[in-house]
Order: sequence, then structure tokens, then C-alpha cells
Amino acid sequence: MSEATVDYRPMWTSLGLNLDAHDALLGVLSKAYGDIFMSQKNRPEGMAYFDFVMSEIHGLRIKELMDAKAKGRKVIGTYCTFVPEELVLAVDCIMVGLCAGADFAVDEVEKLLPRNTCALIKSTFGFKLGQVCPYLEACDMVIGENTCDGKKKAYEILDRLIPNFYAMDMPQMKSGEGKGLLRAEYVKLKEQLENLSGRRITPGALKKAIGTVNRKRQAVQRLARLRAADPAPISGLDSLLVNQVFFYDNPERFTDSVNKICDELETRAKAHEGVKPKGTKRLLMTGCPMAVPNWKVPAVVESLNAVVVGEESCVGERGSRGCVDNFAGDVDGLIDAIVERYLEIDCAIFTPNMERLEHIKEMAKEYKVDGVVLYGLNFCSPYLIEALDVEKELERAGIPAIRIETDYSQEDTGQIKTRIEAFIERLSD
Ligand code: BJ8
Repeated sequence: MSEATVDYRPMWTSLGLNLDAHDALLGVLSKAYGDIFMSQKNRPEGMAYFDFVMSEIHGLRIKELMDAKAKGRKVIGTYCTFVPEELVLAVDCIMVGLCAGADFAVDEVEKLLPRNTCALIKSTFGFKLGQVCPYLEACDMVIGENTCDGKKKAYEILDRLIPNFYAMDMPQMKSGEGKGLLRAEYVKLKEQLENLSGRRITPGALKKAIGTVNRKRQAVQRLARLRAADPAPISGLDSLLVNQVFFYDNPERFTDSVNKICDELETRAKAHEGVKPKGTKRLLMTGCPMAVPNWKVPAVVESLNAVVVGEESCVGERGSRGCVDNFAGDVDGLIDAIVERYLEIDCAIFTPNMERLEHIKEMAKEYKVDGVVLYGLNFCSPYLIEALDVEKELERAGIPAIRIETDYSQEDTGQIKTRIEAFIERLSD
């Protein structure tokens, strides 16, 4: 990650950031990125765009948001893939993902939350309490969703810390009333967005927004399919980075950049060129989402004789698969189509959630994986409990799996490395 050439400090000050704390965070981020990403070999040339995005993560993109705000556009922050970007774009607002992947202001956080709260929620609080996230501070509205119990209760507190915080309710079951409940929540959200932006959603605007988000998803779906090649034409780390940038980049520019990488990967695949030799062990990761800069486990995997070829995750295929049908002629019909697509997200908050097990097996087959890493954050009951069933199901299907339970600290990296190394050796038997 290169140094920013423009002085963004006045912009950060105007957003109310704590500049010293923010410098410290950027230092950690920059070092982690340099150590992990820039030491990779044989990366696609198209990753240069994503290196640039990361070097400007709190610079140019924030400036773009501030320029858009100056012209009257609103910025909407989200913490979950269940918030439809289609509705946000249809009122000419900009959506940014706010999930954070680093510990910050832990002592302050633990005055508000129990220590045994998952790292993702604690990090959300740390970024707010430490005043270090320009995305969060640039938001005109922040949407939380009542998914897991941790988020649901934490949002009651976050509501007091963040101005214009809006909590969206979520069904716990997809069957029965579930679809109707989600639809009702999306209609309420649409009204909130219309009030904030002063625009009414028209069929034309919603269709255009659906097209934009579909193209963005299709680009990452194309990238995912190309990873089925052996040798893998792109590393799991670079693919994860693309899926992370999905949440805050300009959608059209992101789509073009991903498609350019895909063109390059097609050529690589035809030439049997890869980031590691053919026959390298291929792993699928499944479980909790990994937000920037949470690269710990894939970095460990790829420091060994293995490559990650898929992520069954909300920062990955669970969050980006499927598209919204764009055929209906009115807003009601288009919202029905949005509900259909979003209900396909197999989040572990749903009960039962058998579709997720099927999807993991499908991915294992499609990407020709040798083994699966069940990734869970400490204290995340939904994914840690579901991991037991996933493991049994994979065992029945003859697919080896390893459960990794961790947090955002680096203290257990050595131990995780030892376990994954032994797992990979077992795959060679
Ligand atoms: S749709 S996965 S983005 S809720 S790790 S906070 S589940 S205790 S993140 Fe998620 Fe939406 Fe579901 Fe996806 Fe709770 Fe677990 Fe923490 Fe989690």
C-alpha cells in the first residue's frame, strides 16, 4: 500500500475523526496489507486496481463520497448483506458496507459490551468509539438488521451512539410468514430511504438499480467460476479482497475492474497458468464473514501448500450469488423479485438452514476442493453451532473438514498454522 499523495487530514478532521487513533489504524492496515498481499507471487495484473483502492481506502473513496454529499446525495451505511443495494441506488443514494475486521478501542468497547461478544460486533463498536472510520462518519443513515442475538442487542446500544440509526427487522424462518415479513421490512426501508433522499422510487429507477447490482454480482460470480480451474488462476486472498471491496467501491467501476481481471484469468486458465502449481491442495472456506482487514486464516492457508478456491460467506458467494429478476413493470413486482433473491441468502440465523449445507457441498464439487475450513468467530453461536452439522454432512459426503474458531487477534496464528498444516498433510494421504 503506497502513501497517500494528497493531504486528507482536513477531510478527516471535518468528519470528526480522532487523527492520532486513525493514523495508528491506517499504519496497522498498511503494514498488514503490505506483508500479506504484496508478498504474493504471480498475481493477476488487474489486482493493481485493488491495490490502489486499498492504498486510498480512507482517501480517494471518502473524497468521492464527500463530493457526492456536497451535491446532495446521501450515504447509507450497512452491516449485512440483507440490505438491498437496489433500493438505496433507486433513490440515488450511495451504499457502503461498515463491517470491520480489526480490534480497536477494546477497553472502551468492553465497558458497553460483554467480553464474550463476537469480534465483528466488538469491532463495529471500536470503530465508532475510537472515531476512526471515515465511512461510518460520512453516513447520513446507518442500517442495522436484527439477525443474530448479538447484533440485535448491540444495535440497541449503537442506536444511542450513531445519529439516524435505523434497525430493520428480519424473519428467523424462510418458510411460512418469513417471506411476508421480509417484504414488509423492505417496504418500510424503501419509505425511510424515500424520506431521507426526498425522492420516490419509480419502476424505471428501480429497474436501473437492479441492473447495476446484478452486473456487479455477475462479475464476482464470473470470478468465482474461474477459480474452478486447476491450477487456480488467482489466490484466495486476492479473490477475498475483491469480495471485500464489493461493499464500498463505486459499483460500475468495481464491475469493470472485476471483469478485466476475469478476462485475464480466462487467458491464464487456457494457458494452465496459476498462482500455485497444479495439484496444490484446494480448500473452501465457509462460515462467518471476513471484513477488511481480517485476512488471518486465508493468509495462513496460502502460506502453506494450499490455495483457497471459494468462500461460502457473506463476503463471498453466500452474499453475491443469484440475481434479481428485472421483468416486473411496477415497483411492487420488483420488490417481490428483490425479496425472492435475498431470501436465498443462507445466513445461519435462519432455522432450519438446510440449503446452506447443500450449497457448501455444491461449491465443494464445483471448485474441486480437497477440504473445507469451517471458519467461526469466537462466541458466534449461529455459525459455530451450525458448523457441527456442516462437518457431519461433509463427512457423509467424504469431504474432509477442519473447524477453526478464532477472533481478530494474531495471538493464535501459530496454533492455527500448525493445525491447518496437519490438515493439509492429511489431505495428501
Ligand atoms: S446475512 S452472516 S452479514 S447477519 S459473526 S455478528 S452472526 S455473532 S455477521 Fe452476517 Fe448478515 Fe448473516 Fe451475512 Fe452475529 Fe456471528 Fe457475530 Fe455475525
